[in-house]
Amino acid sequence: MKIHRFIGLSAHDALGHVREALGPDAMILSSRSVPEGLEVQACCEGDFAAIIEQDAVADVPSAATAALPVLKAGTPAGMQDLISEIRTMRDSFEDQLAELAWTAQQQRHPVRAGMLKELLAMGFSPRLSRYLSDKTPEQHELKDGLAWAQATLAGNLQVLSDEDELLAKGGVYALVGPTGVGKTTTTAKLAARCVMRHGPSKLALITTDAYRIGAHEQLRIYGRILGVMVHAVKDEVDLRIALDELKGKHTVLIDTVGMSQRDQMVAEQIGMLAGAPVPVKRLLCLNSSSTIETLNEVVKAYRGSGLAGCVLTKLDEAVTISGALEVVLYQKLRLYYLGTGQRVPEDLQLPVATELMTQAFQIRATPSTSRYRDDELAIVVSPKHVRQDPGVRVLNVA
Ligand SMILES: Nc1nc2c(ncn2[C@@H]2O[C@H](COP(=O)(O)OP(=O)(O)OP(=O)(O)O)[C@@H](O)[C@H]2O)c(=O)[nH]1
Ligand SMILES: [Mg+2]
Repeated sequence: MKIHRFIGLSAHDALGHVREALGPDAMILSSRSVPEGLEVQACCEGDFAAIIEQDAVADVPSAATAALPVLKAGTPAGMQDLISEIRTMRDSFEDQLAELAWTAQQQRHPVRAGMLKELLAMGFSPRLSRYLSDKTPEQHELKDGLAWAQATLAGNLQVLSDEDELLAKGGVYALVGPTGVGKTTTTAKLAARCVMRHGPSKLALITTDAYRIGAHEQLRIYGRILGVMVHAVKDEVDLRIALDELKGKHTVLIDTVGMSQRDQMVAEQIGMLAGAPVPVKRLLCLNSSSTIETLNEVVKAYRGSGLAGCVLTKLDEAVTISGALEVVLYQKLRLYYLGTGQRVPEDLQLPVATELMTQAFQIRATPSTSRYRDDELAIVVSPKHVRQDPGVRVLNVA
């Protein structure tokens, strides 16, 4: 009989690991917070049945106690063991209380419980799912409750509804973000739109990707097709000179070098763009398929003194878009465009909040990742494991 230990950033994450390794019928034995996130101990259903049988036949320690350390009271090590034992017991009590509270809530508000399951299955985080289900107006049935949640989220999503704000007004825009998210492709798609509106002479392209071998070639090719000059800059001084020279252009698009959100160079890049002689509006490209945790980290790293907005790329590849939309909402980012494929310039669309939320509410995540049993849901949404983030409260709930 084997007890497996899993660690996840959140309960949602940890239970995902359990399911991946042990399947949907895995038995959760315990859960507790650890510095890395949440630790869950679990075993296969068959193993769990074996434990019960063993316990019934012989007076052997149960699965839970077998995992506990042997106490050696009176020694410093024994004291440590004792403290850690008490902590484990406290965590276990908290879980049981959360489960009881959850069961009581399910009985009192079956609609809210149903909403929670549906929202989690769509790929929204336990934090947002719990917040929305708790706020659902009492009188609603499940269908109305979900429609209310959809409308609430759509109402909170800030989108660029009139493209003229960018195309007619012009200005300097920089596409920033992690490697491979689609910055160059989006720059080319936007460039084509500008050229279609004002002709090639009103536009200039700059790439800061001057040191990767052949990197600026990609943008140069698009520039050649559109008849637009591409300037390669390698540092802040270069950028200043280029922007000074291009003062007369209606629009300047800067394609930046991709770097991981964990790279310290991100701060340098933000500084370089902020130090330009004219205001540079930064648009953050976010890959719609990335996890909520990753996207939040990306926004945090790239925010600097403020982003003009974001572009959700690779929507065509995403199984669900709820996670990406949730991050846009939480982070109060303005959504400028959607990248919906590789084709330049066709696969760039203006976002419509209600349509996006309809799409998010239609798609259910794969059953193995976000379909929870009632006993698992108690852990997933336990206040102890759902990090209390003031972010949820930025939503306006009618
Ligand atoms: N399916 C899909 N692919 C896309 C989309 N946008 C970009 N791509 C593809 O993603 C790959 C990377 O795109 P790039 O535009 O080079 O990404 P980047 O952010 O400039 O990459 P780096 O400069 O290396 O950081 C290319 O193969 C693109 O064709 C999109 O919306 N959907
Ligand atoms: Mg690029």
